[in-house]
Formats: sequence, C-alpha cells, structure tokens
Amino acid sequence: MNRYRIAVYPGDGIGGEVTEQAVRVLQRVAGPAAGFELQWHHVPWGVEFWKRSGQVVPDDFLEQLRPCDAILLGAVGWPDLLPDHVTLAPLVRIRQAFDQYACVRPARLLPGVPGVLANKGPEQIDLVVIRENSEGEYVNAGGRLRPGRDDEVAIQTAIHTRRGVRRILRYGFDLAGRRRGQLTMVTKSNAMGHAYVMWDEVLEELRGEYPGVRADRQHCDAAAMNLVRCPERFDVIVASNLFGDLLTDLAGILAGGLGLAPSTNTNPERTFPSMFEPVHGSAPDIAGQGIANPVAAILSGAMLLDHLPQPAAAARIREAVERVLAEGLGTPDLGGRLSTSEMGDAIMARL
Ligand code: GGG
Repeated sequence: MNRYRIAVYPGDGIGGEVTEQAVRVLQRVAGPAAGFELQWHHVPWGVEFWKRSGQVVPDDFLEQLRPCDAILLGAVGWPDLLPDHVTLAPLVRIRQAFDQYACVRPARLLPGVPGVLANKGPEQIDLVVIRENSEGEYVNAGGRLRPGRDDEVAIQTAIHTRRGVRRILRYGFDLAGRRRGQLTMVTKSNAMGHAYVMWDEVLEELRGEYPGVRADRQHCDAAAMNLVRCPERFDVIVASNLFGDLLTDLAGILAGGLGLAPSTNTNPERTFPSMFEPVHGSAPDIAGQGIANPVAAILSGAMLLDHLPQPAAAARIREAVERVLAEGLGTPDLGGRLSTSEMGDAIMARL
C-alpha cells in the first residue's frame, strides 16, 4: 500500500475551519480499499504561532516540509495583528524554495451554482489559469531608501527569465493540448517593453512545436474585460505571477465565488513537494463563525490526490462535491444555509 506524508498548514482565519473539512474528506477516500494511506504532519504556523514565538514560522520550516509528499495549506493573514506581507512571506518562500513554478487554478461553473454573469452558464465558463509562480513581480527584489521621509524612494523589481517563461508556457501548451486546444498568454507588452516582449518572443519560439494548440496573446486589461464579456473564448490562460493572481480572483468569481476556487502550486519535476491551497485568503470578517465555504479547500485536496497520483480518489471527491452543489446545497456565500461543517457532512455523505 502506498503511504503519503501530507503536511497540513491551516494558517490563519478561516484557514483552520476549511482545512479541517478537507482533511476529513481526504481521510475518508484513503484507506486499504483505495490502496493508499495518508499520514498527516500538522504544522501550527501563522499568527497564533507568532504570538507565542515572535515568528510566523520556525526557522526550519522548509526542512520540516521538504520530506513530505505534499502540503495542504489553508489561508494566511491577520492584518489587525501583523502586516499582510509578513504573514504571506512564508507562502511565497515555499513556492520559490520548492520551485513550485506552475500555479494551476481551474475555474469551472458547476451546475447548481448561481453564476454572476447573465446568459453565461456551465457551458460558457470552464477554463484554467496557469500562473507563473516562481518569479515575476513576486521575487521581492528591491528596497526602500530614506524610509518615511518625503524624499523616500521605493524600488520593486520584477524578474523574468527566459527559462522561467519557457517552462511555464510549455506547461500551458501541454495542458491546452489535453483540453480544448486554446492557449491565451496574458502580459502587458505594449507598456512594459522589456520582460513582456521577451514573453512574446518565447511564445513565438514555442508555437511551432504545438501544432494542435491555437495560441494567442492578450494584454491583461483586455483579458480582464474579455473574461467577463466572453469567458467561453478562454480555455487555458498563462500569465505572469501578478497578472495571474489578479485574473484568478476574477475567474473564481465567474465560477461561483472564491469559496469554490481550488489551486495548486506545482513542482512538475517532483524534486520538491507541491502545495495545494484554496485561492481565497483568511477572510477575517467571517473567521470563527463557522460559515466559510470549505469546497475550495476540499477541491484543492482533490488536486493534491491527482498529484500523488491517486486520480480515482480525486474523482470521487469531485463527484461528491458536484452532487451536493447540483442539489442546491451550500454555505451562505452561495445563498445557502449550511455551516462549514454541515457542508463537509453533506460531501462526506455522498462519498
Ligand atoms: N489560500 C492562501 C492565501 O491565504 N492566499 C492569500 C493571498 O493573498 N495569496 C497571495 C497569492 O496567492 O499570491
């Protein structure tokens, strides 16, 4: 029997509430009948850990995570106590240290889920955003000169490498080839004429290797507009780190809300563990009320199983979630009345 060691990093706010449900569901589909076992390594990091130790994560946090087969993350951030860039730093560090360069964020409007766009249903909203996750605007290169003074200078430099662009575009081409064959690369090369012009060149360099994929490019402003105007024209989007972050909140809303939006931070070479997390953040406004939607975390768990790989168990989870949503059940963000744990119960009951 395969045994996988999974690190669970619930984090802050609703992270703990939704991760608890994801762990329940994952535990249910594992076991001797499925042919694999999950061993959990819970890490209590985040704002509560900082209150006790003065640090959001311990010094050896990467060493603790490294031997795991995968990481299940909840959410990070509690801005009343700590600046968001402090609580987010370990998450970005994990992505970079473990070379999790492919952030995969599917956005599919499921039957039964109320959509926000008139005349755009499940047939029209089914896309995947691949966000470059290791470089770009998130490398945090820069600094502040004369902080707080009127003549302060702050520099935040984005770094894009040809190798990094090539590998994320290849990932997108490969995925588009397995889906509907449409790749859209999103940049802003008309206004940012160095890095994003290199992105354009790499797209042209690779295009000929994928005759089965139609590849086009859009500037990020046009892509945001077109996602709302004609989402059915998108299949696979590849975007830089920041643009991917922006577009996946938009895509998540088009697919019914961030409470439903899962994601991966994948190291495709499997040299390091990959990490799975809901797209949403810690939602301090509803934390502790037991009303957060656990579906994004549960579907992130299904993506984790796909990666292990245990695709049959992943499919069972997706089917159970789809049945619950098709029956019109949901948490308040979906217009429903179920609590976080009742939503978990409903999914467990259909497994
Ligand atoms: N689910 C993880 C989480 O809390 N994300 C909040 C966030 O703002 N993440 C920034 C990012 O994904 O780059």
